[in-house]
Amino acid sequence: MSEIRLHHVPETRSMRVLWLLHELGVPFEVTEWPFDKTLRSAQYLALNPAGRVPALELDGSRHFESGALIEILCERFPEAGLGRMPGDPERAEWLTWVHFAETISQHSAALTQQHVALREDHMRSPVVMKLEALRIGKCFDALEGRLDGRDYLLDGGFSAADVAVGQAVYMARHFARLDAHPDVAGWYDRLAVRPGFVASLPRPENRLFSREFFEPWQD
Ligand SMILES: N[C@@H](CCC(=O)N[C@@H](CS)C(=O)NCC(=O)O)C(=O)O
Repeated sequence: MSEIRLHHVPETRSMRVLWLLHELGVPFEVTEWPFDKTLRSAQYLALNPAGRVPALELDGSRHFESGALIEILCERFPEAGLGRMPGDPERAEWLTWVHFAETISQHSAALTQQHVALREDHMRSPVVMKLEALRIGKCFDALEGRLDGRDYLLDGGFSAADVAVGQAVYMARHFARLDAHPDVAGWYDRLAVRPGFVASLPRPENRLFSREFFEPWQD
């Protein structure tokens, strides 16, 4: 029996680890943190020295970085079949797509700062908003190519790579639409009905985003 505690802020990258834990079907606890300076407290910095979420306590050890946490958890629970272990023919592709999530999320993070975190309009940059939204579109192009003729990112079927990238797309959809990417939209719709995904969504009172969509350069 493992002891697992996820340190989580709703609608952030820690959601991808929360979703994965649900998919793994293992018992775990969640500590929810506010998305504020509390993440810079000594108590939280002991969990993640950069003051970011997620952080994970697993069997008495502390870990951080969502991509690493996905690898660690899939190796800890290989029987769930959500990872691709060393030696598996899909290992390299699995790692590639697990970590591609971060290529998307860096843009969502910049846009969250622009649209949500910065309180005063004069602090925001329409140029940054536009460029970052366009760069999400380029990531969607890459996914559209990968998902052409595939139901999931790997030929072997649903995996933690879909969880990582699916969560990144959940965030990115607040800033760039999927209309021009039908294969990504279809894949996302398949993911969004999974009970593990639904269980990782924020409660209405815990939402980080006040809107479903933020127009790139009209704020
Ligand atoms: N590469 C890291 C990024 C972690 C990260 O920056 N998380 C954001 C939330 S999505 C955060 O904690 N931001 C708080 C802050 O910057 O103060 C990971 O994937 O775990």
